[in-house]
Amino acid sequence: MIRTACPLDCWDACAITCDPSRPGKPVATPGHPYGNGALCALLNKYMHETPRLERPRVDGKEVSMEEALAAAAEALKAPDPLLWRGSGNLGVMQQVTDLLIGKLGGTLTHGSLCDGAGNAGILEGRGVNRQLPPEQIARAEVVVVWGRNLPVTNSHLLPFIEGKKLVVIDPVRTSFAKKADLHIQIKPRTDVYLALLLARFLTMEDTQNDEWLEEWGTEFDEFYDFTRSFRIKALLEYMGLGLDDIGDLLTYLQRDRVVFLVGAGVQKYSIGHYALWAIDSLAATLGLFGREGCGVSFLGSSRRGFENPFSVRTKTVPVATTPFERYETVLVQGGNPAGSMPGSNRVEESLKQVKNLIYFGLHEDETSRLARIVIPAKSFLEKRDLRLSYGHQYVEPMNLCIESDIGISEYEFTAEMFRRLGLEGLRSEEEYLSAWVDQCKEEGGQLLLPDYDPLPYHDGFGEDGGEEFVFMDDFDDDFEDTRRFRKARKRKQKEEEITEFWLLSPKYHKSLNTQFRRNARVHLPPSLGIGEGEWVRLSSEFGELKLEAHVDDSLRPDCVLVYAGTPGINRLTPPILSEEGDGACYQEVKVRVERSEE
Ligand SMILES: Nc1nc2c(c(=O)[nH]1)N[C@H]1C(S)=C(S)[C@@H](COP(=O)(O)OP(=O)(O)OC[C@H]3O[C@@H](n4cnc5c(=O)[nH]c(N)nc54)[C@H](O)[C@@H]3O)O[C@H]1N2
Ligand SMILES: Nc1nc2c(c(=O)[nH]1)N[C@H]1C(S)=C(S)[C@@H](COP(=O)(O)OP(=O)(O)OC[C@H]3O[C@@H](n4cnc5c(=O)[nH]c(N)nc54)[C@H](O)[C@@H]3O)O[C@H]1N2
Ligand code: SF4
Ligand SMILES: [Mo]
Repeated sequence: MIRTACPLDCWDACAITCDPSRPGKPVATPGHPYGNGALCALLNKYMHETPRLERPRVDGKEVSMEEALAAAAEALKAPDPLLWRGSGNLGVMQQVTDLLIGKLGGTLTHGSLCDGAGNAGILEGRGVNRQLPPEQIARAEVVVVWGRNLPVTNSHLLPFIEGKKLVVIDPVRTSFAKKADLHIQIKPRTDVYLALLLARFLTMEDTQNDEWLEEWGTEFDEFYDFTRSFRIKALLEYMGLGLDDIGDLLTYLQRDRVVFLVGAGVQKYSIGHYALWAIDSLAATLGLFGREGCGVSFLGSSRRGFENPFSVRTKTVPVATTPFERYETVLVQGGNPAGSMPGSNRVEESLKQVKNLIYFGLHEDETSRLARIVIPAKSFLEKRDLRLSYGHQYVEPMNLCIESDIGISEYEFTAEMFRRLGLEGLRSEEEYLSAWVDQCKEEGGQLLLPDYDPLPYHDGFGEDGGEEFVFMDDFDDDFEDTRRFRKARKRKQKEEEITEFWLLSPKYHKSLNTQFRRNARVHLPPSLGIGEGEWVRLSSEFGELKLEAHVDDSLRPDCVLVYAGTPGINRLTPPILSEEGDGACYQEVKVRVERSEE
């Protein structure tokens, strides 16, 4: 039996055991501290059934791997090649290609399509983003799931929260929200206000954690004053919530051991960093950091604490708004920018201007179809790697499970390019893998992240601990003029007259971003009066898209939903960056909805 791990971009990073005589049937590693004995259908079914890219191509013609690598090497001789890497495989060895770009004096990307804004908000308050271990989550009494859809995106955490009081804060009445003790069907993009309001009420009821604040949050009084600069009534009206909703929430928050499980949903906006900063500030009001059974969980930075053997000093451009057209050669690896980046119309135009677009991936998609050179990658079962997780502390080596003639691994590709371009200094695959593994902690044969702390922030904040929490102290937002709420009242009274809808794009259970079985419908609230199966045209200032309608009573009247990964969704989304963290802002957009011909 051979041990590996699921490479997919998922909180769970499941440990896998592979029987080489049954290569198509990997199973969950028995007895793993995070697993529940099962893998999900994404890996077992939808990935398995998705056709692989098998033959390399150059200029639309199938060629041998030798010819494709020669063409890639020739293309990489252009000045300043750009590498745009996605998150199709989360193994650390994906990053080995940075060494190539470093040697060639090329350009890499910075920022994120995913958690950039939220991560920036965490850094504001805590100075460092440490993961909350699932074992602490298991000790909580109350679990507040805030913009994360556990059954779809993070199903292996469910056993850890079984039997606890469950509060869900989500604009969609998901099947998970239906099971909660309390569901707040929040208006999108208002989590900052809700968090600040809750902190204010907790303090008005004198239920802030004075003991904790004296040690780690002495600027709390200024924060309380800041929360008071918003008008309660106007805020509630704008959010569409009543005092009873706030009262209900407070009774859960005032319990002893509370965790917040925050997801990507709250931060897909220009103000995304404020959402995490406000939620963290609320948590600090309750003294939830560094206490057993308490804390705030978000996507953690799994590479923290490692000395990264692949780090190079180069120029970078933002990953969410990359100006591809400026480069003669672009290498796209493990990503599908033409489908996954915001503002697809711009992205497509920009990619078409690239002379040598090299696509290095597993499946045919929007980007491979635009590429001049297509290089099939090896799948995770066919190469060696190491899997870290953004959701827990366990680290898994990924061993070779199957030999295959298809594709090339990222390490081999890099080695080939070094050889063909006469570059020097690449160490062996084994050396790089050891460089990562050797830095991990180990407990009873299980590898752990180097900076794993069973009780994060118990000794304070900042890189080295000892510092205080920094409370949120400002908030500027001009997207909806929310500070003054002039239009809010009118809008609420005339719900039937809504002409522009929030475009939600949460994750879909059969696809992993743009891989596997992608949905192709728009979910509409019944109040729109459009029937099941009718065709509609969605439009925003960035583009338009026609989709078949699915009537969905789990939606608020002011929202429509198109799952992330739906072909064309990002024609509607804005090519902008979050105020902090250079993150994509997929939901900073409203769309018009009209009936249309197919
Ligand atoms: N509208 C909207 N868009 C979104 C989001 C949203 O919420 N709304 N979410 C965003 C988020 S959170 C993310 S993380 C991004 C993800 O966006 P991307 O990083 O672009 O990921 P995918 O679209 O899944 O494409 C993954 C690619 O990796 C390739 N691949 C898989 N395994 C390997 C491998 O081992 N080696 C190589 N070389 N290639 C491999 C596959 O062929 C596929 O082309 O999408 C973002 N897009
Ligand atoms: N099946 C599956 N699993 C995945 C992925 C996938 O594509 N498919 N993608 C993986 C990736 S790349 C990531 S980053 C993670 C993300 O994992 P999650 O954070 O769970 O991702 P989302 O589905 O984007 O958003 C979660 C919830 O936020 C809600 N939401 C939307 N807007 C708001 C808002 O303004 N406020 C609040 N409070 N909630 C809001 C949505 O309705 C949704 O239920 O999932 C990973 N797991
Ligand atoms: S739950 Fe996530 S990590 Fe586990 S098998 Fe499924 S996709 Fe992979
Ligand atoms: Mo993501």
